[in-house]
Amino acid sequence: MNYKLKTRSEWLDEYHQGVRYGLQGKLILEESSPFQKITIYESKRYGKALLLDDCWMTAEKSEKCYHECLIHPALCCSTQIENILIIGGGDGGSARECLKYKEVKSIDLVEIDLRVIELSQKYLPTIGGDAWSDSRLNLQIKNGIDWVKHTQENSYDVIIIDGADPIGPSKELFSNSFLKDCKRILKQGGVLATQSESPESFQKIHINIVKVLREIFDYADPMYGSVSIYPSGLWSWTFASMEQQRYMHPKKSRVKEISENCQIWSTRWQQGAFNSIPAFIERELAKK
Ligand code: SPD
Repeated sequence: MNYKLKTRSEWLDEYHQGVRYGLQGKLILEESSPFQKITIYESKRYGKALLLDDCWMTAEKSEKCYHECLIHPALCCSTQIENILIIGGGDGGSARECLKYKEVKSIDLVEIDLRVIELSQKYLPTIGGDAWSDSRLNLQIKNGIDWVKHTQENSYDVIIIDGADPIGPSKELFSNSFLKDCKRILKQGGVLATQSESPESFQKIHINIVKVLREIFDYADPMYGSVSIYPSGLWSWTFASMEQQRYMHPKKSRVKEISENCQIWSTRWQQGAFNSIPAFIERELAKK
């Protein structure tokens, strides 16, 4: 066979449970903020990418399959979408997707690490796009846990939790007390959306967050899709609401407003993604 062994120096890998998830390319920058290690990498396949604490967060040419899936089931379905809270999301991708809707009047984006925003704006400007200059976006460089603790009840129509994996500064975003605070500050007809890790490579964490949300809210359901740069490639987002599964019923006018502008998300895709729950996860979730 005619092949050449690649030197490891051309690759950057995330290591997870004895598996490497790597991209070929070159290192642009590596620094430590007060909160975490931040890396910017230029990959051949997916363009410039951001890593936090050596884990892939986002990349220019693959971010839509994460951000569209986190945002549109919540924004298309919530009763109202005037006031949005995003916890994390310092690369700007979640804000960009929310701002596609004219009904959105204001977004509080609460990111703990200013350097994530600064480096994303400098090296990954297409991810935030016009969101950074949109007057509806209100950046708060603060701890998201404290933010929700000190916010009045019924303040937001939609809450988006766009954090990293539950190590480092994002750990608390998976906790019972934080999610209870989220429910308190979410309006009754609202939807909460959170990234909920991989059912394959973060099985326990995934099951746990769905169960915790089901204890706190009347309804919570995971939805599955593919994010090729994350461990296992199989990823999940979980949505929660009161009184009914609000995230299951996209409003026609909003679908019309955004669907031409989406690469992955559509009402058909969403329906399939909620239905593609792996059988073993469904069984685990059914256990008390
Ligand atoms: N394993 C990676 C999980 C990261 C989820 N958040 C990504 C942030 C993109 N805005």
